Order: sequence, then C-alpha cells, then structure tokens
Amino acid sequence: MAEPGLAPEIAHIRGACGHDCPDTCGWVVGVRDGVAQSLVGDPTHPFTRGTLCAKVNHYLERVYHPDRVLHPLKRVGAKGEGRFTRVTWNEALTDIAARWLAIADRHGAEAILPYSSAGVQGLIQQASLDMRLFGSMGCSALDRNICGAVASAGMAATLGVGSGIDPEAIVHSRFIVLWGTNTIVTNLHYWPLVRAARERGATVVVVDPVRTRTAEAADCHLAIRPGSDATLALAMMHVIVRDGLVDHDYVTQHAVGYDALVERVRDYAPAAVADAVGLAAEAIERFARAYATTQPSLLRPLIGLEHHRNGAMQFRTIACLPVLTGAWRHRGGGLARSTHALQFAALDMDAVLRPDVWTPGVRVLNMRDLGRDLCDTALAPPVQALMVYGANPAVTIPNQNRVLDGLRRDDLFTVVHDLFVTDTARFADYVLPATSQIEHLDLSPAWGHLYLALNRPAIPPRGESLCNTELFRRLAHALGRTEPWLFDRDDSMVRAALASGHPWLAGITYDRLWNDGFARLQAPADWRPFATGGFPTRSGKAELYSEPLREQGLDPLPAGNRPTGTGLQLISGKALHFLNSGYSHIERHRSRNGTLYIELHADDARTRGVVTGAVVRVWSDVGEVQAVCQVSDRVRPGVVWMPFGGLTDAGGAARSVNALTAEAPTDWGGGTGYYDTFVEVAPV
Ligand SMILES: Nc1nc2c(c(=O)[nH]1)N[C@H]1C(S)=C(S)[C@@H](COP(=O)(O)OP(=O)(O)OC[C@H]3O[C@@H](n4cnc5c(=O)[nH]c(N)nc54)[C@H](O)[C@@H]3O)O[C@H]1N2
Ligand SMILES: Nc1nc2c(c(=O)[nH]1)N[C@H]1C(S)=C(S)[C@@H](COP(=O)(O)OP(=O)(O)OC[C@H]3O[C@@H](n4cnc5c(=O)[nH]c(N)nc54)[C@H](O)[C@@H]3O)O[C@H]1N2
Ligand SMILES: [Mo]
Repeated sequence: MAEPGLAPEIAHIRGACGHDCPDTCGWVVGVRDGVAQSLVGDPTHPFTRGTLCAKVNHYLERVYHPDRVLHPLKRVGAKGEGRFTRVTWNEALTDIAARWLAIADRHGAEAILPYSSAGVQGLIQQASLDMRLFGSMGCSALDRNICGAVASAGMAATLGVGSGIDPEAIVHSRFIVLWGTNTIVTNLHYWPLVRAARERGATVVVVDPVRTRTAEAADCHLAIRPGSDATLALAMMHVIVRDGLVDHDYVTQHAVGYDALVERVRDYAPAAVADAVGLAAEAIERFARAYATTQPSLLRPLIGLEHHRNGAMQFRTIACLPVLTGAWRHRGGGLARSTHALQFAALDMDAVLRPDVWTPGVRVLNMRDLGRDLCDTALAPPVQALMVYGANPAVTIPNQNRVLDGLRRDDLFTVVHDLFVTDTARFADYVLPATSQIEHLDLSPAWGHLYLALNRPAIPPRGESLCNTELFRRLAHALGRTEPWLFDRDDSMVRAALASGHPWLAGITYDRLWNDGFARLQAPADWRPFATGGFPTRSGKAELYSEPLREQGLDPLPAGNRPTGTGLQLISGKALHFLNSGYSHIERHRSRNGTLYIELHADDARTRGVVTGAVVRVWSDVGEVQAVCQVSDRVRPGVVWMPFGGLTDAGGAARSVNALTAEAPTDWGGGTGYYDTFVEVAPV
C-alpha cells in the first residue's frame, strides 16, 4: 500500500512477447494496482534492444480491448452468427466433459480433434498439459506443418537438420542473401544485425518475386519468378562448378554425391534457365560468382520458399550451396534459419510433453486438410468434436470455404479458447476466455535467436480468463481424471525443462531467469556447426545425392521443378500491422491495412480492364473474393499480391485470401503450397 498522498509505486516486470514470430522480444511491463500502465521493449535484451514493433507497441490495447472475451460463452445463435450468452466455468466445463465422453463412447476418442498452433508461442502454454491430456485420451493427433516443417524437412534432406548457424553470427558475414523473407516486416529485430554487417562491408541481396520493403533496402533485388528458387540455385551451382569455384577439399571430406550433382547441374546453364527463373542470364552469372567468391557468405531463408508445392525441394536445393562453396567453414557463413530445433534440443521436451503417456498409434490428421476432414462423412471415425486453441483456422488454413462448411456442421461440437471471438470462434458451441501474455507464466524459447526468456505474469488474469495450462488442468478434473501428471504446476514444468543437463543450459536456472528475464543459450562464442562436417544425415555427410529421398520415391538430386498454373500467381504475404490473423479485428491495426486489396502489374491490369481503386472480382478454382485493385510496380507481370489476415473482403464478406487457396500438398514435409495459387481478376 502506498502512503496517503503519494502515487502508488509502479512495479516493473520482465516478460517476453508470445507471438508466433522469430523475434520473441523481451519486454518490461509497468504495473500499478494490478493494472498494466506501460509495456516497452526490454533495453537490456540484446536482440530486442528496447524496441517493439508496429503490433506490439500497442499490446496493452489488446489486453484491455473492449472486445476481449472475459467469461465463458455458450452459443445461442446459428453457427457462424456469433451470438453467445454468458455461462459459468462450471457449466461450460461440465457440459464439455460430458459431450467429449459421450462422443468417445460412441465413436472412439479419435472422433475428438484438438487443433492448436503457435498462437501463444512458448514452452508450456503452447503445448504441455494439453498434449498429455489429449494424448492419454487417445484423441486424434494433429500434424502441424503449415509453418516451418517443410523448410526443416527440405533442409534435413541435405544437412540432416533444419537449423543452421546462430543467426546473430550474421554480423560476420560479407555476402548476405535474404531469400524469400521480408525481414523488415516479419523479423524486424534482425534488421539491425543485417545493417551492422553491411556497415562492416557486407553486400545484401534479396531474392523475392515482390519488391518488399526489405528488397527496397537491399543492395540488390532479384525479382525471381515464384517457385523457381531451386532452379536459380542449380544455375548458381552450374556456374560454381564450371568456373572452378567449388571448395573441393570441403566437398571431398564432408559431402556425398558430388559427381551426380555435377551431372545434374549440366542442364542448368544460366542462359538455359533465365526464362524459367525470370532473371537475365548475366544477373544469375554475377550473383553466382559474387556469392561463391565472397566469404563468409550467408543464406537467410524463412518461410517464403516453403509455401510452394515444391517447398521442400527448394530448401533442399539451396542448402547445397554453402556445401559446394565451403561457406560453413567461416564464422558467419552457411545458412541461418529457425533456431527452434536448437532451443528444443537443449530443453527437456519429454519432461514437458510426456510422450510416454500418449496412446500409441492414434490417427494423425494434417492441419492443412482441416476443411476436407471436417466435411468428410466417410472419415472413420468422423470428427465429432473440435477443440481449437492458439489458432484461427477459419482464416489461416487453405480453402477457407471448405473450412467454414465443416465448422458449420450441426453435429460438430466445437470449443474455442481464445482472447477474442475470432472467425473460428463464431462457429463454436463454447468460447472460453484465454489470458494474454502478461497474465500467465511461460518460458519463451525463440526461433529467431538463441535467447531464452522467462515470461513472468505482470497482472492477474482479466475477468475469468484462464491460461492454457490452467484450462487443461480444469478440463482433466471435469473429465474425472486424477493422474498427478495432468495437474503439474506451471513453474515445475519450466524447471523440469531447464533441468535437461544440456551443456547449452549450464547455469541457466529458473531463479536466474526470474531475476534477469532472459539468458543466452551457452553456445560456444564462435560456434560453426558444420565447419568440419558432422552432418547428422544417414551418411554423416552433407547429402548432395540423397539415398533416403530415392527410397521414398523422390528425386535423389536437387531439381528445379517450378509449379505452374494458368492465370496470375497469387502471393499472400504477412502484413506489417497484423500477426497472421491476429490484430485484424482491432480498429487501429485494421484501418492501416484497410479492406482486402490486390496488387497487380500495370500490364495485367490493362489487359483485364481494371484500375486502381476499383473493386474487382478475384477467383481461383476453389473460391472467389472481392478486393480493391491496386496497380503496382512492386510485383512483376504474372504475379499478384494480397495481404494475409482476417480482413473482410471488398464486398463486406468475412473472407480472407485463403478463400482462394487450395489444400495443395508440398512435395514432402506435409505442408501446403499457399503461394501456388493461380487467380483471375475482372471488374465487378
Ligand atoms: N508483421 C508480421 N510479422 C510476422 C508475421 C505476420 O503475420 N506479420 N507472421 C510471423 C510468422 S508466423 C512467420 S512464419 C514469419 C514469416 O516470415 P517471412 O518468411 O519473412 O514471411 P512471408 O511473408 O511468409 O514470406 C516472405 C517473402 O517470401 C516471398 N516469396 C513468396 N514466394 C516466394 C518464392 O517462391 N521465392 C522467393 N524467393 N520468395 C518468395 C514473399 O513475397 C515474401 O516477401 O513472420 C512472422 N512475423
Ligand atoms: N494465405 C496464407 N495463409 C497462411 C500464411 C500465409 O502466408 N498466407 N501463413 C501461414 C503461417 S506461416 C502460419 S504460422 C499460420 C498461422 O495460423 P494460426 O496459428 O491459426 O494463426 P494466428 O492468427 O496466429 O492465430 C493464433 C490465435 O491464437 C490466439 N491466442 C493468442 N494467445 C493465446 C493464448 O494464450 N491462448 C489461446 N488459447 N489462444 C491464444 C490469438 O488470439 C489468435 O486468434 O497461417 C498460415 N496461413
Ligand atoms: Mo508462420
């Protein structure tokens, strides 16, 4: 209690952003009387450096937004209508447990599908007690591969893993390729490191079909045709082999399949593939030579290459480049992608997820196919109950119309746990209130760097909201379960994860994180994972030729196989003021992106008779939306761009760009080719 007449003291509490983003920023929340007054980037966090982003600068508006769900809600209107009435937690939990038990009794527990993604990205709130509960019940499992899995699987075919070097080592690089990633928009806190490298003499090249903000800020932008990156990489290898730029010593010692690769790249002379790639042969020649002769050289891809039907092959192929040039030898050389695998290898994940209590052999459903599976009456057993948390599949999964048809099913019992009545929640039988990141405890392993943060709760849960772990403890209780591992406390799960004994966690204790907020994994200062080989592939070497791929009936060699279609190729990228579908219903953010729009090249606009500002019809094989037309020189002819997020379309319908995408599977890795969508555009 403060002295009378003095302002009550503000407490400053360290935490970390829980959004699905590579940056996982450290933040400091100023709290008075249980109310958050301020939230700023942690100035002591080396990656955050005291700044947040266009979204999280206004995070407290999200926390205190009038539309936040603060009590359990039960549906009273039709599915999709979004009419609910307030009920007690007891009523909601009792009914949900009874419905689940009845469904499991009648159809088997596999008729229950838990569906979650990285809406809250952290160790225990993202996945812990939920996995134990649903796993032990024998519910259907979910294959989560719309983000990162394809890239990892593709890279692993060449390198054995989906992770590369410590991204912070980029400051040592002299030639940086930001390959299918829009750093300034999606990975903002990485940009100062790119700039630092540049100040030390590095050249920055962006490979992206769209002239993004990042492309504009680079030394060179290669506006490639979408999906032709593997072809470009093979042409680069052609030049590298032809001009004697191969690090033979490295390749001989640490790679297999070099001769077969040389044979393969013969057909990929820059002049032969220039059209397919959409770049001039001389530009490819110059790029290849600069890349191979400037060391350390670093490739930095994130998601852009993965959301294609040939997504895994794109990653598998570009991962061959630093092997041929021996870039892995150098500090700051090689490839830097997600650090997810490094963080999770250090933590004791089995202690958190407890796979030992899961029912073996349960059905696995791919999140990409949610619409198809919900609509499939022949599925045995059919999905009768859906529990969505930390995800908004009505907006984010391909073929939105099919997802909505599935959610509309009268005999489907749907529960959604979220902070807001999302487009998915509008179809729920129960909407359960979730805490925001400043209301719960979590450990935050980042996928864009090697810092680990402890997110301390700064304020009590608002209203009757519950964090994910507490929700699953209560659901377990309502289901009549008593096993102690379904009721583990949040801090004990974090402590257990930190107690792995992994050398990179040496000295990183719960108490230290509680005081400092974050710690850097204890990777060696000059960590070069593959400087002397040691690739965790079957052969123990980098696999330029892959026997495991051949055994799966796939091309054992890198290949340029650009998916094609008729019409305009639609890229639907991340938006500056949204976090995937998040923030799009908040006016401040929405007004900055406006109504659904489409950018297209002047030539394509002319032949279709559409002009800037006009409302146009955009359709594909699976759906149609209305969008505001924006003639733009950011895209090349044949390519169009639309923002991804939960915008209403220009006709006022709650349709996102995923009304146009189809559930096209990737070559391997189980993902989907969001960006291999072909559309036509016409005046309304
Ligand atoms: N502001 C903001 N930040 C975010 C997010 C957000 O929604 N908003 N989402 C977060 C999430 S979940 C993720 S996974 C990351 C993703 O981060 P990024 O990978 O940077 O984001 P994307 O927009 O998916 O794709 C990056 C770029 O790939 C390009 N691209 C598409 N197809 C191709 C291709 O065939 N070849 C090449 N070379 N480029 C191609 C696109 O034009 C786009 O500019 O961002 C995270 N950060
Ligand atoms: N067309 C197109 N589609 C895409 C992409 C694209 O580039 N183009 N990108 C893809 C990518 S990379 C990704 S990662 C996916 C994202 O797909 P999703 O994960 O489905 O999307 P989000 O919008 O991030 O949804 C997260 C939800 O979690 C909620 N949430 C936040 N914190 C909590 C919490 O503590 N508890 C609970 N229960 N809920 C919480 C948020 O309010 C939000 O509604 O979309 C994919 N879809
Ligand atoms: Mo993602």
